[in-house]
Amino acid sequence: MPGTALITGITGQDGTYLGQLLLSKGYHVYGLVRGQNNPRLESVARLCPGIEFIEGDLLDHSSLVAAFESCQPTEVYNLGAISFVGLSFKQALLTGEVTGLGVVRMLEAIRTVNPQIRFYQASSSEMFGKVRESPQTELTAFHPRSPYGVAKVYGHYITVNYRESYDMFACSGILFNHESPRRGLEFVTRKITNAAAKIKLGLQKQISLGNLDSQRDWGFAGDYVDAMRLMMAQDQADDFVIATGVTHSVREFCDIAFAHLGLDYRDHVVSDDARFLRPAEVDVLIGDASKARRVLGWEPKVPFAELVTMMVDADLAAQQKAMRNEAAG
Ligand code: NAP
Ligand code: G4F
Repeated sequence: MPGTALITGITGQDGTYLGQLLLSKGYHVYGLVRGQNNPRLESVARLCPGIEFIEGDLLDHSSLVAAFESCQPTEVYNLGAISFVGLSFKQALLTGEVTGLGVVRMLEAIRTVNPQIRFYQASSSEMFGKVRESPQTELTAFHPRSPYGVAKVYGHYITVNYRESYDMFACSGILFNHESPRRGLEFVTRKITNAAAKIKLGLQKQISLGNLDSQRDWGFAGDYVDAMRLMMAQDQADDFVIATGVTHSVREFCDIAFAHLGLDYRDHVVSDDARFLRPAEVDVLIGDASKARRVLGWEPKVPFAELVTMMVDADLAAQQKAMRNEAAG
């Protein structure tokens, strides 16, 4: 029987996919929103009709307690974070506060208001960092390579700790990279598809990137939020790797994105731009989601090339619409 879900990070990529999914299943859905006038609210309301917004910030414990007391959720999905690895190197303390300590603020608020609330933590493959084995499973040791990855390790283990200490239903999805047309422009996939569309339309000539050789296990965000819901519907809380099991380089991503528009990425991509290189890099990630397949019955549906072309097509359509609107005055 669907209950009441509260989602932090509702204005992010995963927030709207999860909100849409839970609304379609009959949940009453609240999105936690920070700030006085969040500019992304309008598009969330359009994508998730019926959603209700509630104020709160992962930096402010009492705002979380007030939010939970007010909407009395049965399930809480903690997707809120400083999620951009590049920014985490520049704002390491803030990342620790939001992405790391924000998790314990959530867990403490749940313990105070109602320890029966089910909790989902958005853990990350970035925790594997300098990988100890390939593919990575739930048992692979962590070696994070960024302040973001370190903060996520804290969030992951504090979730495990509250499960073990207080018998709370607290689970973590260790999600590998997942993308969509709603991905932020700061992430490499969307940066590439957006630039490829603009280059095709003559709006820009080239794009500067960092390391083209790093490899990621990229899936579709719409598939990945379904895994979150399935984890929360289990009898017992547990942790699951969610991944496609296939890895590709940034270079391959560029190749497919530009080729889809009849372009050769080598004519347009400038690589090794120092602005986009990281002090420490995660070279290659590849996940083994066999536990999720076996226990949750989950599997990814959108393959890599389809994901890339879906994003390129969406960016091309958005740019063409913007050009038409501009021409119409
Ligand atoms: P995203 O698009 O960057 O969204 C991040 C969200 O966090 C935004 O809604 C943002 O809201 C919110 N937020 C930031 N600071 C906050 C604060 N102080 N209090 C409350 N909310 C705050 O991230 P995403 O791609 O949807 O990812 C969702 C979660 O999964 C994140 O925790 C991310 O670290 C994790 N994850 C993502 C991936 C992936 O490949 N996408 C993989 C593994 C794990 P504002 O509008 O207020 O800025
Ligand atoms: O798109 P990215 O910034 O994603 P990254 O660092 O893998 O992190 C994402 O996935 C994690 C899961 O593993 C999430 F937890 C995290 O929240 C986020 O969603 O970079 C991907 C790769 C990196 O190796 C980066 O060095 O692309 C490389 N890259 C090369 N040029 C670039 C660029 N990344 C960005 N953002 N911008 C570039 O110009």
